[in-house]
Amino acid sequence: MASPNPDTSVRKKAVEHDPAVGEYHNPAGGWGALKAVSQHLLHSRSPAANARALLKLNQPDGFDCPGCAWGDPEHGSSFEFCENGVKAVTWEATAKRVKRDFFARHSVTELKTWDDYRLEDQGRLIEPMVYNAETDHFEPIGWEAALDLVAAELKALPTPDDAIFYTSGKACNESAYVFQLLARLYGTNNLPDCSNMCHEASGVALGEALGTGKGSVRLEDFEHAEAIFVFGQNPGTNHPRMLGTLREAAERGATIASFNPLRERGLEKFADPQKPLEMLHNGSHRISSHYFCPKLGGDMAAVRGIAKALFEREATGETVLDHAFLSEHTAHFEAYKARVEATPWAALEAQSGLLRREMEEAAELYARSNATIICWAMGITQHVHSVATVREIVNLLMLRGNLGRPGTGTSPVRGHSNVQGDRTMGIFEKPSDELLDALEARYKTPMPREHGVDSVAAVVAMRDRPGKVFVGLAGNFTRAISDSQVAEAAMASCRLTAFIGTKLNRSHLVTGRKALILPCLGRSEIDKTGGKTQLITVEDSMSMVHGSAGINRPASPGLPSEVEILTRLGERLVGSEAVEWAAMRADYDVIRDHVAEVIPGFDDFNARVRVPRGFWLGNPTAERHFPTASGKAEFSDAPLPERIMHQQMAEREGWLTLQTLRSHDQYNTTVYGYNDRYRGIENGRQVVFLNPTDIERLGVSVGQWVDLVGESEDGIIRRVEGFKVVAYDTPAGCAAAYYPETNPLVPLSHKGEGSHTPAYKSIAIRLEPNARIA
Ligand SMILES: Nc1nc2c(c(=O)[nH]1)N[C@H]1C(S)=C(S)[C@@H](COP(=O)(O)OP(=O)(O)OC[C@H]3O[C@@H](n4cnc5c(=O)[nH]c(N)nc54)[C@H](O)[C@@H]3O)O[C@H]1N2
Ligand SMILES: Nc1nc2c(c(=O)[nH]1)N[C@H]1C(S)=C(S)[C@@H](COP(=O)(O)OP(=O)(O)OC[C@H]3O[C@@H](n4cnc5c(=O)[nH]c(N)nc54)[C@H](O)[C@@H]3O)O[C@H]1N2
Ligand SMILES: [Mo]
Repeated sequence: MASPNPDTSVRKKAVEHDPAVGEYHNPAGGWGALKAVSQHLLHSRSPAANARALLKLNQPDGFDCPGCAWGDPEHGSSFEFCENGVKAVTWEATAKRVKRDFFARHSVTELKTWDDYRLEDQGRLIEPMVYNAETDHFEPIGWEAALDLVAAELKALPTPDDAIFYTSGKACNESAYVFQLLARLYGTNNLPDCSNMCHEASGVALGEALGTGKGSVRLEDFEHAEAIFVFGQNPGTNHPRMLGTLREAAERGATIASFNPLRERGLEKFADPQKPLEMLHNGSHRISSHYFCPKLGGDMAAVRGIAKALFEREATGETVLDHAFLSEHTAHFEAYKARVEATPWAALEAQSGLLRREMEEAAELYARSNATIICWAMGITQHVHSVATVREIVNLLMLRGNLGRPGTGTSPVRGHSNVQGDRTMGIFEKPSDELLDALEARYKTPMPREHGVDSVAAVVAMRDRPGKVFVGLAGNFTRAISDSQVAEAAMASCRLTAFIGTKLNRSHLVTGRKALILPCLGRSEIDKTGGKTQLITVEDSMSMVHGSAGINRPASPGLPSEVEILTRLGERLVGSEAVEWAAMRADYDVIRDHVAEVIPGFDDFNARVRVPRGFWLGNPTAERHFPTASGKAEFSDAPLPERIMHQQMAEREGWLTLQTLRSHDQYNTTVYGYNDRYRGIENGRQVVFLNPTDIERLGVSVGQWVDLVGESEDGIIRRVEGFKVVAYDTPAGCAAAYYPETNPLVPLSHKGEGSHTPAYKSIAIRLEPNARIA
């Protein structure tokens, strides 16, 4: 199978974006961050307006940063943003526009040869466009005609289950609520979302163990923690405001233990650009007091090793477990203990890639702390055994009663700024009966009961049954999902593809028989839908719900909001008998009144969200209330997976395990630039990071251009071309490269057990010299 690289000419790309490899010795943040901020302000071509906007970021009277989902402090500083928040805002608030003549000049076939950066860098989408298959160009279409077309195509489907309604976590609560409502009134639960590719394993595992899928910590818990363990997360790039929190904890002497195969700069040292004295003196503060480097996917074994060390200490008469908590609040402890004791150290060492001594050291840090928080992100959730790994993390927390006390708890650090809120609003392909009952009661209309497709299943469904309708609310589905080539062919087999988005991306170009691009307002902009200045709301990783109101002028006059587009579609698709779509559109308070009636925890929503910083939804775990089958917090006693990917690859001559991750200059599939400052990469993204012994073993050399080749059970050879070999401090056998360029390597079937999240962090690959560039 040929490579689906967007650029037809691998050679041209290699010349233009030949990555320069250096080393980065400075702390994360610092002057480098300030320099990047000014560069991105200038690149937006609207620096003054953007500087003003930044002062309103994450402020009570401003808008929520469209970057990450890290919480805002209750007593906020005068600014509450970071370098990458600046990139997110300036990227949206650019002065550049994609006008109709752009589409007249460039055919879709041509645009498909452009890379992700160049597509989005054209600026904001401002006019609805429809695909003309005869000319292979997008052409202008009126809003009325565009929405009529979506409704007509949906109504023409043999069954509502032939429609797919995808959501990315950029969507605010109000659009998410309206979107799920219209999909369900129309008749389907096919509501896959980016969470399926992200923290799904956290939700599944926490739900099973503790009866609630959300993290239990609040921001103030970090002020009380004696130890913070951070697994599989790169906050220096992806949650930079978290570094401020970690730094404060480090300054007051808390233990910060990182578990990451890569030595991420942000987890080591941080200079806070918001501390002028530190900046003047080129000072910085260390973040991690301890740094453990497991092999890819080795965390379940590492955590079990820590537990094993604790049990061994108990056996010698020391008391390191919280027996009162265990007996009062937990179930199945004995089975877990037996499982851990029966797992030999040799197996734990082989699978984790850590030494027994290191796991014992981590156990000592854990035993010494009277209040521990465990944070985790994609390094934990994007493996085949992610659900089991998150359960193991919860097991470990329970051993010392680290749930439901100040300074303790679970902290799955979410990605998209409102991905958690979208789920709360009902964006879920497997809705609970409670949600469906509440919707039925409110709208007096039967709701579909059959569960829908998740993100991977959506691709399978489109592939196996052409002729579907795909509606995307934000996001870049075919670029974000695994098996890009299969996903694109599946998407192209739809009868209609329609994307509501702010910037042009590759999914928009993967056109079905008919295709629409529907532009909308972004979060930084004033929303005057219905003539009234509207407020939207979001929920962060710590279950804080708060308001957000943009301050910039819309990218073009009359550009509709997501709510406007969706309510107008609702009118056409299901009529206004059950729902007053027009009233919702005229005043988003009406939507929030509906939410208050249907979704638990939102009573008095309109009043409570207008309090500065909003309100906390609460979390049962934080109150030691565990709504599980047993009514207690449940231990799991899963065996370790027999051999995880890095173990399997070690037995195959010439093979490696690849993780795919984010550079410092990207937001998911949105590429802001070609640098990855903290990892020393400049001017290019086509790199593969390898351990020096692997470089030697595999007979390649530093700086050589190679192809990454995957082969899986389906017999298909998957290949991405032209990656430059970089020697890096990563465990032997464990390679790394950027997403989304590497997504063609992940077979659709390679996904998490119980989560169905593509296993983006453990992909089997081998290298082949690239013949075309040299
Ligand atoms: N600027 C910026 N901010 C973002 C995003 C962005 O793209 N750019 N994306 C947003 C989204 S949607 C998300 S989900 C988050 C993502 O935030 P992260 O989870 O930090 O994102 P990744 O870049 O995927 O980094 C994964 C980290 O886990 C490590 N890792 C990989 N495999 C393993 C493993 O097996 N074990 C351990 N212990 N570590 C491992 C990697 O070395 C890397 O440091 O960030 C959000 N915020
Ligand atoms: N290989 C690999 N693949 C991965 C991952 C990985 O680590 N490795 N991570 C996965 C994860 S964690 C996630 S969350 C997914 C992300 O998957 P998605 O959420 O689908 O992708 P994004 O790149 O965030 O979407 C970017 C697009 O959203 C649109 N957009 C931006 N802001 C707005 C807005 O305010 N409104 C609207 N309507 N549209 C907007 C723009 O058109 C932009 O082009 O990718 C997943 N894919
Ligand atoms: Mo994510």
